[in-house]
Amino acid sequence: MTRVITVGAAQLGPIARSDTRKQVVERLVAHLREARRMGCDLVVFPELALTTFFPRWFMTDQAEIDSFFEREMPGPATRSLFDEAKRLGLGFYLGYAELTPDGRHFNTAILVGKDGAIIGKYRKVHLPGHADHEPWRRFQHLEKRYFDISDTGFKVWHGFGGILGMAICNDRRWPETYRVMGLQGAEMILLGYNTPVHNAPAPEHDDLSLFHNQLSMQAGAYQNGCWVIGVAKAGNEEGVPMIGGSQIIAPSGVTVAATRGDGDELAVAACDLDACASYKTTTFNFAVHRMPQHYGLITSRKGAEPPP
Ligand code: CDV
Repeated sequence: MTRVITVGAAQLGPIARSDTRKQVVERLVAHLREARRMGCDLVVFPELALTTFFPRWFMTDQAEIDSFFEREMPGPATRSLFDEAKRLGLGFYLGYAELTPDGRHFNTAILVGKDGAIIGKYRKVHLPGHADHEPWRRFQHLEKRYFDISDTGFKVWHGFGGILGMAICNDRRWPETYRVMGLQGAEMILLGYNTPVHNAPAPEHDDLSLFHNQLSMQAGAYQNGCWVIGVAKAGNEEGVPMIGGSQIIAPSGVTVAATRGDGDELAVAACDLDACASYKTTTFNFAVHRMPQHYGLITSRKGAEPPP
């Protein structure tokens, strides 16, 4: 049996603060239809794909904050997305802001099967930015204020004939993200992101934004012998330029398909999961070559501590 998943990296251009869920879902559905035409099995949407990237604003009115969150999935605004994906026989990854019945707020992604059922849910582990208003910045990045830290950790799921995992945006910069899923046999890692070009605490990195995006994801793919699908919400969103650079990366670490612009755009590749084996059974045969007895600091220590 062939284990090829044809994946569509469904990059979105900017979403305005005034855009309705209905308008956004229409754009997602347009992506689904194009993906179907291109023979896709699975469509990957960005992080927080239903609204503008609201952590760029400091807000104190909880009702206003909660207006960016989904209380159910699918809900009234997203039902048509699920229905159309099922009708077209497509699975998808969707990032959204999740408000749980007990009042917790997560930056969440779900993996939905071709039958419209949710296969897995992931809540973001690495929340970047800050919790308090920092007016010196050109724009805020208040993920630490608006979201709770993950209670799911990094899991993987059987689906689409393989083993798939999920991550969200800042997670992609951390090798631990990929390795924890690699240790569960991940053959494909899906991740969406919203990455401003401008990095307020380190503006000297701005010119390297696209390079760091690609560097992190290619390293994660190669070092774990898995496919990585990274998908941006890009373009000038409410005056904040965001990187594109959505791409499909093979277990070799080579990017095999990528978007070219910073608007709504689909990049497609046929991803052979059996291509993982040549890495997972040789250079990165974990069972043979890893030395976990020497990796204890990875989990026992959080910050760097130089010797006395
Ligand atoms: N949404 C994100 O997690 N964005 C971060 C920014 C703040 C650096 C990222 O790692 O891309």
